[in-house]
Amino acid sequence: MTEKSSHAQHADRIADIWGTRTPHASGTQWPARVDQYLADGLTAADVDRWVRSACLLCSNGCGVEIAVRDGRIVGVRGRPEDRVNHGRLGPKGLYGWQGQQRDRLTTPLIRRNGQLVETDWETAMTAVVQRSRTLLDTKGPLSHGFFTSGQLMSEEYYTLAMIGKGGIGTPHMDGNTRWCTSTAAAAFQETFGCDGQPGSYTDIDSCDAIFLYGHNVAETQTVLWARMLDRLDGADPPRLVCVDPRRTKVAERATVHLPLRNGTNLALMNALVHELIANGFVDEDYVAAHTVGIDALEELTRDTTPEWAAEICDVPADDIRRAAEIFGTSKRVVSTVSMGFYQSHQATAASCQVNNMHLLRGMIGRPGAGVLQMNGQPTAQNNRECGCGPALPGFRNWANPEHVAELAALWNVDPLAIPHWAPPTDAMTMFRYAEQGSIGFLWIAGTNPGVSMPDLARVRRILSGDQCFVVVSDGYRTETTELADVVLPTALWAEKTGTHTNVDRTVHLSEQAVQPPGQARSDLAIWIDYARRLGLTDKDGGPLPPWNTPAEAFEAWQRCSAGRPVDYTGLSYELLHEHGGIQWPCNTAVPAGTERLYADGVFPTDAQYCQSYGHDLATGAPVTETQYRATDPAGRAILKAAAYEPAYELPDDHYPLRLTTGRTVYHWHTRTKTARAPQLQQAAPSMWLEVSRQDAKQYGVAEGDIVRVTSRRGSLEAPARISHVREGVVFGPWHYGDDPINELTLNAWDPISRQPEFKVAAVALERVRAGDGPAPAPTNTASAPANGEGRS
Ligand SMILES: Nc1nc2c(c(=O)[nH]1)N[C@H]1C(S)=C(S)[C@@H](COP(=O)(O)OP(=O)(O)OC[C@H]3O[C@@H](n4cnc5c(=O)[nH]c(N)nc54)[C@H](O)[C@@H]3O)O[C@H]1N2
Ligand SMILES: Nc1nc2c(c(=O)[nH]1)N[C@H]1C(S)=C(S)[C@@H](COP(=O)(O)OP(=O)(O)OC[C@H]3O[C@@H](n4cnc5c(=O)[nH]c(N)nc54)[C@H](O)[C@@H]3O)O[C@H]1N2
Ligand code: SF4
Ligand SMILES: [Mo]
Repeated sequence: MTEKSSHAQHADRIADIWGTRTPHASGTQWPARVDQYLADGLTAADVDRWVRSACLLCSNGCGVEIAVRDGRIVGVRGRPEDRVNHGRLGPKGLYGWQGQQRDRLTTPLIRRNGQLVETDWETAMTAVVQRSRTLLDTKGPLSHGFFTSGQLMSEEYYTLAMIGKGGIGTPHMDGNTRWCTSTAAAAFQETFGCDGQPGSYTDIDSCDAIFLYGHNVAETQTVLWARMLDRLDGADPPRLVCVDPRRTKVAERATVHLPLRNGTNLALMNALVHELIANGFVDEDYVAAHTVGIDALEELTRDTTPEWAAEICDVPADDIRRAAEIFGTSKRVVSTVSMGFYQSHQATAASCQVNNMHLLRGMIGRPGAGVLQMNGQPTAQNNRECGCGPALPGFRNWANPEHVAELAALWNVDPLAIPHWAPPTDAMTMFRYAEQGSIGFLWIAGTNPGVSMPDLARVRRILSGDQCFVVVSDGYRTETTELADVVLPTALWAEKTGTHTNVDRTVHLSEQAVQPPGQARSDLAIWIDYARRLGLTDKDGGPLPPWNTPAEAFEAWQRCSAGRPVDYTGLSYELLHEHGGIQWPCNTAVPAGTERLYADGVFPTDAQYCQSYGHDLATGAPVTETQYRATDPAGRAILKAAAYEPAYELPDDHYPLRLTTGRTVYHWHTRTKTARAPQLQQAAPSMWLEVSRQDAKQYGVAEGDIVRVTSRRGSLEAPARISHVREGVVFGPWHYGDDPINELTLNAWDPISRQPEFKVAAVALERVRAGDGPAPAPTNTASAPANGEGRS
C-alpha cells in the first residue's frame, strides 16, 4: 500500500478541484496525498474521534475518516492507505457532509385531507402495512412495487430483496440504477455472461492509453481524474481519447477529442471496430481461444468505415482513424464508459463494442489493460449484486431453475414464491403499471423521481394520483415526498453502518459515526419492521428475514454470495475496518481479494453458471435457454454487435437542435445534500443552459441572456452560457428541481438495458430577454465560457 503521508493538507476543492499534482511514471505507485477539511477553524486536536468510512457521493468510493466532536460530524479526511484514493478527496467528498446537518426530516409524515402532516412511527407504519396487507389479500403480490436506489447499503438491499422476492413475491423491483448503471450491468452480461467489473483502478497507473466514452470523469469522479492527471503529467504519459460532444476538461487534455453529435455513439464504435479489423490490430490467438462471434462482428462492421461514421457523427474521418490507431498500437488500454453512452437508444450495443475492442486485442485481465463500465452512484453495484432490483441475489439467473432453487433453499421458501416466470419488471414499466393502477402500492426509497425521471409532468401525475398509494423514505423533504401518502424519515450515511462497493469492486465498510436526527431510522430497520408487521415468514414459520442488524444481514449476504462470481465470503466487518477497501471476489482461495477478473481468459458464460442468456442487441429479444445451450460459449466471451440506427428524436424544422443533459462537479443529482453545503451551492447556485458560439450567433444570444428551450414535452427558461458545447447541441444540468430539465426529456429507452434516453431530445431555442450578467455556471469546468469571460 501507499506510504502514509504524515500531515493532511487543508484543502480547497472549489477553486482547485483536483488539488496539487503528484506525477508519477508508468508502472510506479500513485503517491499519497491526504486531503482534509474541518469546519469552523477546528484543528485535528479538537476532534474527539475519527470514524472509518468511505465517501458516498459517487461511485469512486474514496476511503475517508469522519471527524466527530460532541456527537456531531465536524469534518473529514482521506485515508492514505486506501487503495482507491490514497488520501485524496474531491469537492463533494470534502464538503458534502455539511448538507446532512440541515433541514432534515425528523418525524414521519402522513397525508390527511390532502396535506402532509407530522405523525408518529406507529401511525405511519400502521397505514403502510394496512394498505399493503389489503392489496396483498385482494390483488396479490403484483400490486406491489419497490423502487429503490444506488445509495443504500448492501445490507439494506439484501434485506429488501428477501422481503420483496422471497416474502411478498413481486417481480416489480427496480431502482434509480435503471437510469444509471443498467447498461453497465447489461453490457457485462451480454459480453461476459455475468455482471462484474473486469478491471481495476491500478490499471490507470500503468496503461499506455485511456479511452473515455461519454464520461466526464474530471467532474463526476474527480479523484479518478486526479489519478489520470498524475499519469498525464508524469513520465511516459498515456495517450488520451475523449468521446464527448462538449469540450470538457478531459477533452482539453486529449490526444484525440471526438466531439460527436449526441446520439451517434454506435456509428463511431462500429467504425472503430472496423478499423481494428481492417488494419490487422487483432490478437488472433486470443480471439480464437477466448471468444465466440468474430465472424458476425466482422460481417457487421465490414462497411462501417471512418468516412461512413464521419458523416453521421460529424467528426473528421482522420480523427476516427487516429483513435483506432492509438487503440491498435497500445499494449495496455483502459477504457471507461459512462452516461454519454448509457443514456441513449443503442446504449448496450455501443457499450458492448467497447468490450469487443478489448477482447479483439486481448486487453482484459492483465495489468494496465481493462474496461471500466462505470457506475455512477456509490452503491449501484450493491443493488445489482444483492438482487434488490431486477437481478436475483448473487448474480443468479432468473431463467435458470437451478439458480432459483438454490436461492429458495437459502431463504427457506418455496421456489415458486420467487418471481421467475417472466423477466423482472424495469422501472419504466413499473411507473406505467402505477399509472394504470395495477401497482397500487409503490415504495420509493433513496431516490427523487420527481426531478430525475424523464417526462416529469407525467411522473408527477402518476405519483400524485389516487390510483397508487405512495410511500417515500428519505432524509429530507423533496419534490417526491411532496407527492407521497406516507413519508418516512431515514438515517443517512454516517448515521448507520453498512458496506458498499465502488466501480472497481472495492468493498468498503462505512461505520456509524453519529446518531440520526430526531426519530429518523435506517432503511434496514424500517424494512425489518415492515416485514414483521406484515408477518412474513419462511416455510417453517420463522421470521423472514431472520435477521435484525446490519452485521447479521451482511453475514447472510455473504452466504448468498458463496460460489458465485461475486463471492464475499472472505470479508468481514473486522477485516474491512482494519484494512479499508478490498476487492471481491474474496474467499479462502483469494483472502486478500482479487485485482482483476478474467486473468485466465475464462469467462462466466457457461450455460449453467451465467447470469443471463443475453439478448439480440438490435431488438432486445431475449435469447432462450434452449438457444443459448445450443451454442454454449462455455467460458468464452461473446462478441456481440448491432447496426447503427438514428436516435428516436432527430432535429427537424420545428425543433432544430439536439438537447443533452448531465452534471456539474459541485452538485449531486437533485441536490438534497449539496444545495445545503454552502461552498458547493455557492459554486453553482442555479440553472443555466449551454449553447455553442455558432448557435449563439445565429440566435442572437449573448452570455447571460435568458433563453427558452422547448421540446415536444415542455419548455424551460434559464440564462445562457456560451460554452464549448458542439454546434447544434444545447446542454443543461439536471440538478435543479425548480427548473427541471427533465420536463423536456423523453420517454424512450435502450431495448436491452431499458435505460432511458436522457442524452438526446430535439429542441427549439429562442432568446427571451437580456439577463443580469453572465450565467451562474461554473467557469472552471466543462461549462467554462467560450470567450473566457463569466462569473468567477
Ligand atoms: N459532481 C457529480 N459527480 C457525480 C454525480 C453528480 O451528480 N455530480 N453523479 C454520479 C452518477 S449517479 C453518475 S451516473 C455519474 C455520471 O457521470 P458522467 O457520465 O461523467 O456524467 P454526465 O454529465 O451525465 O455525462 C457525461 C458526459 O456525456 C456527454 N454526452 C452527452 N451526450 C452524449 C452522447 O450522445 N455521446 C457521448 N459520447 N457523450 C455524450 C456529456 O457532454 C457529458 O460530459 O456521475 C457520478 N458522479
Ligand atoms: N436529464 C437527466 N436526468 C437524469 C440523469 C441525467 O444524466 N440527465 N441521470 C440519471 C442518473 S444516472 C441517476 S443516478 C438518477 C439519480 O436520481 P435520484 O436518485 O432521483 O437523485 P438523488 O438526488 O440522488 O436522489 C436520492 C434521494 O435519496 C435520498 N437519500 C440519500 N441517502 C439515503 C438513504 O440512506 N436512505 C434513504 N431512504 N434516502 C436517502 C436523498 O436525500 C435523495 O432525495 O437521475 C437520473 N436522471
Ligand atoms: S471522487 Fe467521489 S467518492 Fe471520491 S471524494 Fe469525490 S465524490 Fe467522494
Ligand atoms: Mo447515475
